[in-house]
Amino acid sequence: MTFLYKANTVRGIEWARFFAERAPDLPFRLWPDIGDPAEVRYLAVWKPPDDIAATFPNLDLVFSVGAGVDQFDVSKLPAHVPLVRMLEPGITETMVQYVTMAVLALHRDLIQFIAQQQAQVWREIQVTSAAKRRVGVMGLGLLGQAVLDGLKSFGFPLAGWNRSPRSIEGVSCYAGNGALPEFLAQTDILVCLLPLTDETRGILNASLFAQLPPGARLVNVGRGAHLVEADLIAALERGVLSAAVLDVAEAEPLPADHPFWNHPRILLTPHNASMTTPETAVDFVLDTIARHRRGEAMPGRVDRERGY
Ligand code: NDP
Ligand code: OXD
Repeated sequence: MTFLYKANTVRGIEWARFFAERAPDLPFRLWPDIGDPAEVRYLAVWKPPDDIAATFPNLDLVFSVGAGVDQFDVSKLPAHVPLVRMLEPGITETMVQYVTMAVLALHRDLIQFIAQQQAQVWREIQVTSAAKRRVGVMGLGLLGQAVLDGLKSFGFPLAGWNRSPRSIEGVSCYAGNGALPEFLAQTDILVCLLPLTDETRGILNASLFAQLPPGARLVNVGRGAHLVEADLIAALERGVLSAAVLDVAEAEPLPADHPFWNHPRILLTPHNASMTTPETAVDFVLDTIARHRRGEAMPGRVDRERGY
């Protein structure tokens, strides 16, 4: 019986160290050193191998090493093998840091200051009070809620939009497609923290941008495919939006000739908003394996129908 890890190798070496300490009886293997595939019961993976079921016929559990699972084609996973996404505090902590940084950067015009510095321009930009900058988060799951909580101390009016209704102190909550226009109409900085599903693919498009107040700002930390990239470029050109911070892109790494690289109103990071922390990830994985063996419910288990 082995545990196989197939993701970033540098972090995999750390996983191996924590496994050796905390579960010395469960052999840990680092891809591509898979050993006997029939022995692999547990697989932690970012990009799943093509023919997962045939390659590993005796899987008990599959983990996504990230919070998102859109990279999995769940129809290729046997029905009896649960897929569990990563629920560990490092992802949440780093996402809260990143979105706070992005919202403050957009609020305080950092992208313009970077351009001014490059052009050796010394010019003040009028400061807007936080009370007048409304921040709205799409997706009120684990990360959306943590991000809103982290933003509370700055004084921004906060709102959130979600599929099912939520009630969060200090946050105006909107639910369902019918409430989306109302949510958008009062959002100056929009943060996307949705999972990527058939319903949310391309949701950040021209029609949505047109429902935001003119010159609104965008943070996309969900997935690249949430955004219609050509619509963002057009919205920035026309002043429908004034700036964007993007952590994700349709094609990653971003192709060399992509217009985002040199766009003066886009701040880009390489899908780095949050990162799984090996130590706490190993604790989560071992706890989940123990729950599975005891036949208990497993937090983070993906609902195959919903796709997240
Ligand atoms: P959760 O599953 O906890 O939350 C997802 C939320 O989105 C739920 O509240 C869900 O509502 C809501 N939602 C789903 N579909 C819709 C819809 N069609 N309309 C409105 N709301 C919807 O996920 P997390 O918060 O942990 O993560 C969110 C996403 O963030 C991940 O899927 C991943 O894509 C992205 N991510 C990006 C990272 C990065 O580094 N850039 C790192 C980590 C995550 P309900 O519960 O009512 O269904
Ligand atoms: C994740 C990610 O889903 O890093 O965790 O994107």
